Amino acid sequence: MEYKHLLVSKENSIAVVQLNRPEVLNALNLRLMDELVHVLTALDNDDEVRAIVLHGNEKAFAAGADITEMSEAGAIEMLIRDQFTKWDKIRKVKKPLIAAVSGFALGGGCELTMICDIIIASESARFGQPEINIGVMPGAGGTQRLTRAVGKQKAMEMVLTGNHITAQEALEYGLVLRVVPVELYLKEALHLAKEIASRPPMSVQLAKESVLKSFDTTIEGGLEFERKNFYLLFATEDSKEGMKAFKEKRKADWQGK
Ligand code: CO8
Repeated sequence: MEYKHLLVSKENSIAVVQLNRPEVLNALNLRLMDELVHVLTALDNDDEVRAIVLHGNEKAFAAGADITEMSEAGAIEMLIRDQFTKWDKIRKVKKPLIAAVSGFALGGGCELTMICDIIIASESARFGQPEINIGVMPGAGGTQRLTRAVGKQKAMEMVLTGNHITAQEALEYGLVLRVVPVELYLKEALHLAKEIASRPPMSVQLAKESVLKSFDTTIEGGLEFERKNFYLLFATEDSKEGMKAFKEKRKADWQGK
């Protein structure tokens, strides 16, 4: 697939995907989302890739769904477009997804950051669910993931007023992992991606899956799920290698199987 709205690069085991519609603050039109799902699926299936960084530019990660495109659609057309089935594919990416966010992450843009596993923000990042101001409401997980991330009170304020929060507030509320100066946000995300990529891939995959499970299950179900994944990792060559390397006081050589 030719990417019109994305820039994609790979270096060693890290893939970097840049949203690239700067003239409209990376508004997420249907084409961009199709491309994003396509590239993330491909990278997820690429054995060389061990972590993926998603970013926009300094001014905007993404200012939400493309309002111009959306404004022409009716309810049935929205239903037929079924765009959130595509979003679900991003949620199912097995490799670690890190969002590096600067500037606006609003509406669908904020929702996209929250589908990622970890968010690194620049000091200029602004998060918000402003859909209320255009007569709709969040539709790609904003009411659910935001509430889980920041709690009911802050989520209610953000969703019902549409007001943005600063990077510092996002940090205080636990929406983002870290806030760094603008010139460092991508570097910081790449550094973290590199660190995760140096860990045994099967462990990373099953650990990610287990953490995500905690959002949609009971503690009992989650513990059971975690336990099975823990046992499963004993079937990997990397678990043997990891423990052997520990005993031999050397660095492990991960095979990813
Ligand atoms: N859609 C389309 N175009 C946009 C969008 C957008 N979401 N955001 C900005 N643009 C365009 C502007 O129209 C403008 O274009 P032009 O130069 O041709 O007039 C250009 O980007 C620059 O924007 P501004 O001049 O407005 O820049 P400012 O710095 O003055 O303001 C803001 C920046 C505050 C971000 C402002 O642009 C804004 O409020 N944007 C809209 C934010 C918003 O409401 N987002 C939510 C959209 S709804 C949504 O996301 C639903 C999610 C669920 C479904 C997801 C499916 C993909």
